[in-house]
Amino acid sequence: DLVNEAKRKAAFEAIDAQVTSESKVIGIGSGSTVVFCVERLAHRVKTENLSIKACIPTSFQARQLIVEAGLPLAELNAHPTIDVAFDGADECDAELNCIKGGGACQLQEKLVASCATKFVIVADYRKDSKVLGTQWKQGVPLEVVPMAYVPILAKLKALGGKPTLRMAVRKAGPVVTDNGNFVIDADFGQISDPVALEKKLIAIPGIVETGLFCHMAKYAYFGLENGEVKHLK
Ligand code: DER
Repeated sequence: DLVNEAKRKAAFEAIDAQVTSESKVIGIGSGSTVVFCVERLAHRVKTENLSIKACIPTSFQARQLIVEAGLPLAELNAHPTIDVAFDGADECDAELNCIKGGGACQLQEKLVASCATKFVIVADYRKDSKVLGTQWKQGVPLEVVPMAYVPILAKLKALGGKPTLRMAVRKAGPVVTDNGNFVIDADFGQISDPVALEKKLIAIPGIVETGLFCHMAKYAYFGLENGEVKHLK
């Protein structure tokens, strides 16, 4: 279908353009688009004899993708400098600021992105936006310490947000992240100044990571409905 084809095109073009013979340590994001990145990377390793030294995961899902593709799984503490990291996004504005965390993986994703020399977003056309909050209506994902989610909900309301605790579908109770925390999705409507909002959110005790990735992505590849790929930097 159109969306999946757009994801695949964006991922393949990003891997082909951004992974060179010099790329040794690769960051692997989470979600459905990055699955195509791993597929393309494994293909290139096999056919071009690339010498990838380490693939750094951003979730249990990413670890599975790396292992199942036969790529070299490694830890961030063993490779604190990442040559290039690939990840999806829920929405990306004109300055490449992103809302991430739709898959509740934003804590490890932001750690890997922050250690990458080049952080590359791969997404389908639905994520290509002018202003954050205009396409993605499910709120800013926030990873929070379970013992404090009630006071945090109150503080987010006081900031003008509409926060909800993310409940699991195939498990009773709240979603629990790979780090053992909860996720609150806080709707702030249109976000014209994501940097200012991120500063306010991360200052709330108990919020361990926000899904606002400001001034982090160097490149973004969007698969378009017409089969083309638009890239921004
Ligand atoms: O959770 C995340 O930040 C993921 O990157 C996710 O939002 C992207 O998901 P998708 O590639 O399945 O659209």
